[in-house]
Amino acid sequence: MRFYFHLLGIILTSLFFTNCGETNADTPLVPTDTIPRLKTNFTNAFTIGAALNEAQILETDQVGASLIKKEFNTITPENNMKWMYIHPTLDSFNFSICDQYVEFGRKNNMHIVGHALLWHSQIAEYMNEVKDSALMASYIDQHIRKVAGHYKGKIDTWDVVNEALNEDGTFRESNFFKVMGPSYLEQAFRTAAEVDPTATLIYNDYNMWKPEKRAGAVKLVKNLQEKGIKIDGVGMQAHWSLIGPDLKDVENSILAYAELGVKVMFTELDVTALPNPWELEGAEVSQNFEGSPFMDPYPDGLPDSMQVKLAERYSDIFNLFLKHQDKISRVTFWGVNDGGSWLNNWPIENRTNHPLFFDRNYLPKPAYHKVMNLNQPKN
Ligand code: 9MR
Repeated sequence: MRFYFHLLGIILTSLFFTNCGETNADTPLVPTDTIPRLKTNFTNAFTIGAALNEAQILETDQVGASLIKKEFNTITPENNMKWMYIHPTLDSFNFSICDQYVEFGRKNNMHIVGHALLWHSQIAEYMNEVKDSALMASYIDQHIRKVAGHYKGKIDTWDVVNEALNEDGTFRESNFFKVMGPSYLEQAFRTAAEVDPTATLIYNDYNMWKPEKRAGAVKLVKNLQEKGIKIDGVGMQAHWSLIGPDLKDVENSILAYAELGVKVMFTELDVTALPNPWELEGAEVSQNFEGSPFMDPYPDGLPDSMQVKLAERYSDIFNLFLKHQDKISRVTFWGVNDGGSWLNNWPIENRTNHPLFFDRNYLPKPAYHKVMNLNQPKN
């Protein structure tokens, strides 16, 4: 049975791709630009993108790479540009995969995002051992000058600082903060602006819809602006679910950030379709959910009723984005297809999640079609 599903998937995938405007001896030539794609559909509203994994960057995942080129006009590296990979020891830099990432974006005329210059997570170990503020400042300086300098004029938008705030809007007690206080963030933005003055510089975080976190982010942006330090945008990550957050809260955050005169970007959009251990009433906190069928209800595919729910949720989300398109410059999905999503392994490992627009065979889901119909170009 599985074999036939797999076979059907391959046939449908190849049909979807042969109808993409590529020449094929057996099919009539259809010019690519006559087929509506996400990037053409939303061209007047915002750029639309995806986070790329290594196989997509290197194009060993050919189907994925081909889909990315057709559907998206902005890209973000999901992991490869993070400090622990690009600058693993004080004196060594691994630019090779990221160079290919940038080349991929340039060849395909895409808006290229750098993710992320400073993040407390996925950072090289030596940074966690620094206790002296002058030394920390010099390491941050070196990192930004080397990395942003290497890509000067090539990275269009930098996530300069990622996830510096707690849920209540106060500063997270990262090692950066413990050693330097809030000045680490100011230094990061100041240095990035100096190294690459034309790049768009943003602050990026999750749960940016929460009123308390929103207040903290507004304060953070205002502080930079008052000190004359360049900040161009706020990234709202958008790792959401079918039921939350309330889009009214999201809207209030869009308005609050736009009010500061900066652009709003949705930088890591996905909508989990699986039960969340924290939303289960009466759940034993210590319970181990790994391997529990109750927590992994759709291992063989998302049933129609859930596809409809996901499509409705995405449609509500994109209606809000379209309403505020004058304030929003970019919408990026955190991944390309369901099989590659980080949500298959978080918050519980080894589940089958369905959070994106493309399924495991790279075929567009009902959510894709519903959202494409929100804003079809007029013929
Ligand atoms: O998607 C990324 C996953 O592959 C990594 O294992 C994980 C490590 O923390 O980071 C994920 O990406 C994160 C992003 O860089 C920052 N915002 C939250 C994302 C999801 O955790």
